[in-house]
Amino acid sequence: MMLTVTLNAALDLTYRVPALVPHTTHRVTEVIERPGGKGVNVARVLAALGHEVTVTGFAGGDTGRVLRERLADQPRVTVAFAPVAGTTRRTLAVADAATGDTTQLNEPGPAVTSAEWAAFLGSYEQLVRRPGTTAVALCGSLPPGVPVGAYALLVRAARAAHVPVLLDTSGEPLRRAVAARPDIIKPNAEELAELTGSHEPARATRDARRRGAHAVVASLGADGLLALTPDGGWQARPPAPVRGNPTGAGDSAVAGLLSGLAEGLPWPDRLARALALSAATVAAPAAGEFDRATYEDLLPRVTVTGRPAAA
Ligand code: TA6
Repeated sequence: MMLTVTLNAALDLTYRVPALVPHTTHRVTEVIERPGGKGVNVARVLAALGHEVTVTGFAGGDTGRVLRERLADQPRVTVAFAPVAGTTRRTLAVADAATGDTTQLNEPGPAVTSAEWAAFLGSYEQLVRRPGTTAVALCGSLPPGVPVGAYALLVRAARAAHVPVLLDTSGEPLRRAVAARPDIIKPNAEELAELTGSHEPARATRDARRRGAHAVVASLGADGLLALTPDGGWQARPPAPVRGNPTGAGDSAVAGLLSGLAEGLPWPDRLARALALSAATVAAPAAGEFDRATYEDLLPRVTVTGRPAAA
C-alpha cells in the first residue's frame, strides 16, 4: 500500500479551444473534469498500474465532496482526506489545439486553521505507520495556513517510521524539506535552479544532494530525467518528443519512480518507466491518466545512460 499526500487537492478542469487569442471570446470544444492536485494524480496513475494506494491531504466544501466521491469510485484507491472547513480549490487548464500549448490557472486553495493542520498531522502519522505502507509521496503546493515547514515535518515522520519518502514541491517548502533528508526529490529544471541557484542541471543535482536529498531526479522536459542517487548517476532520454497536453507529466514520472521503488526495480528501470509514463501522459487528455499504447511502445525505446556508483 502506498500513500500519497496532496495538501492542496483540486478539481481539475480542462477546456480545449481551437486557438487561444487574448481579448477574444472562445468557444470551448471539449470539457474534462477530473480529481486533481499532484498527489491525487500520482495515486490515479499508481492505481492504473495495479498498485493499492491511499490518498490523503485536505478536502472540503462542495468540490471536496465531489473529489471524495470520484476517487472512491476508482479501483485500488482508498480515500483518507482530512476535513477542512474551507472549499477545495479548482484549477483550470486551457489547452490550445492550434499550438498544443496549455495555460494553467490554479486557485490558492482553502485556508487551513492550526486545529485542522494538527488533526491532519495526527492522521498522517497513523497512516504512515500503518503496517504494509511501502512508500509515501508528498506532492504539490501548500494551501494558505499550512506552515511553510510542513513538508519537513512530514518527511521526518516518514523517515522515523522507516518508510521511503518522495517529495515533489517547490520554493521554500522544498528548501526546508530537503534539509529533513527525503529519500527522493523530483524537481523540474526551474525548481532545481531555484533551490540551488545553479542553472546547470548536473551541478544543481549534486548541490541538491549536498543539501540533504538522498536521490535527486530532475525532470528536464525534452532532455528527459537526470538522476543522481546513492547507487549511481543516470540520464533517461525519450526516443522522440510526444505532442499533447503536458499537464500532469511530472506526476506520472513520480508514479513511475514510486512504483519502481516499491517493486525493487534497479534505478535505470525505474527511470525508464517514469519517463515512458510521463510521455504517455502528454498523449492522454488529462493529468493523472496515461495512454497505455504509447507507454508500452515507448518503454523499451527509452535510452538510459550513466553508471552505478563505485563500490
Ligand atoms: O501537475 C498538474 C497538476 O497536478 C494539476 O492537476 C493541478 O491540480 C496542479 O498541478 C496542482 O499543482 P500545485 O503546484 O498548484 O499544487
